[in-house]
Amino acid sequence: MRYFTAGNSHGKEIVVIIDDFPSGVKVSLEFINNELHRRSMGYGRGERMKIQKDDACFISGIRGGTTTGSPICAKLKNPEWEKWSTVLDPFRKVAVENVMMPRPGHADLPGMLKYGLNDIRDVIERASARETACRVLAGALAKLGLQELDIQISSHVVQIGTVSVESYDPDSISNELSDASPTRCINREVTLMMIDEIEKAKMKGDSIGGIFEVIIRNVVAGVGSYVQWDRKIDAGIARAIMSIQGIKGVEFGLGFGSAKILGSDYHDQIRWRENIGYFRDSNNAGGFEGGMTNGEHLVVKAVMKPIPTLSKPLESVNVSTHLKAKAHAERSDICAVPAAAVVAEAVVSIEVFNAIQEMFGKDNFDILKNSYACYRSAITKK
Ligand code: EPS
Repeated sequence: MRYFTAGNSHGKEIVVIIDDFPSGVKVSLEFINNELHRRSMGYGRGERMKIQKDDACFISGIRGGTTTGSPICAKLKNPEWEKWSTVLDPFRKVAVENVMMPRPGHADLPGMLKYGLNDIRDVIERASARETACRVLAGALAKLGLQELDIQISSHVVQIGTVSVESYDPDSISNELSDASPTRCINREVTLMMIDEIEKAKMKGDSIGGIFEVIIRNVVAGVGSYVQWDRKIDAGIARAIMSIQGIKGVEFGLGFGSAKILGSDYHDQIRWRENIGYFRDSNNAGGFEGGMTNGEHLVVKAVMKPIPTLSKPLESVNVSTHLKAKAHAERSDICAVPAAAVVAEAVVSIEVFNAIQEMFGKDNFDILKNSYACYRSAITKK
């Protein structure tokens, strides 16, 4: 599957087109809308999320609750469009005050230079993380396919600012547990400390980042490939996560911690048991070996930087006068790490589903499902 998104943060609607999605996947609108609502939550989001209710409107590609194999097109409305309809009118030129002070850390400055824009508003509108709602919509479809293959996806927040969860059992992580916390952290006490951390940043007119983890369970070994660089599934996942607004680093399994231990402690020793096949006692590799899944849980962590829009703005330069000025400030989130974890679930699901389609068939989900089951049974006996 592949997808494109279009639309402005404050535009009338945002749109996603999903292509190469197989026929025969049962689609629950309730599930998709629930995924969209999960993304809107999380402690530290701004006023926008109190009014923004994302309910998907499908235009094509689904009939009677099942995908047809044709491109799927869907859109999401902006309830505040009226407020912006004059400023963002596609044809009518209206006199508005241009945004002139780029925010350090935002796409503002390189964006306006690259596209030769006079108003930073044009960068803000498209660089905005509003677009990630479209990705969650596309990811929800991938998740529905993965669910039919008995593959489960979950995420949780492990750090906000300096507050982190010290230890946890990866097998205990579920969305049921993390969604119940306002910061999507599975530990109640740490959740309260995270909330405090976000509040402290807010009081200072500041923003705050953090780290989240995505876990995908029950993917067969061998998805992805070692034979060509662009078929390596961990590389695709890293790229997809890095494309989420604000992400500054990705790691798999033990990740950067791998530098500290010797090979004999790092590598996950191989075992075999009747009816189960190959498995490992540890998962330092995070479920990836040689650009392929190895049958263990896929464990992906990522760090999100603090949001660049600050109510107590940093120094910048007025792009019209080149004089020193305070950076542009407008309504924004203080912390969007819990939401970013939900977006990451979506983009990882898309990468995994895409690699499974490549291996087992792109067009017809019944055929894909049968081939997947045959392969799974074959490798269990090998
Ligand atoms: C965003 C700024 C805020 C966020 C927005 C991303 O929006 P606004 O400027 O309307 O207050 O709430 O995120 C979303 C709208 C969303 O759906 O996630 C930004 O500048 O990136």
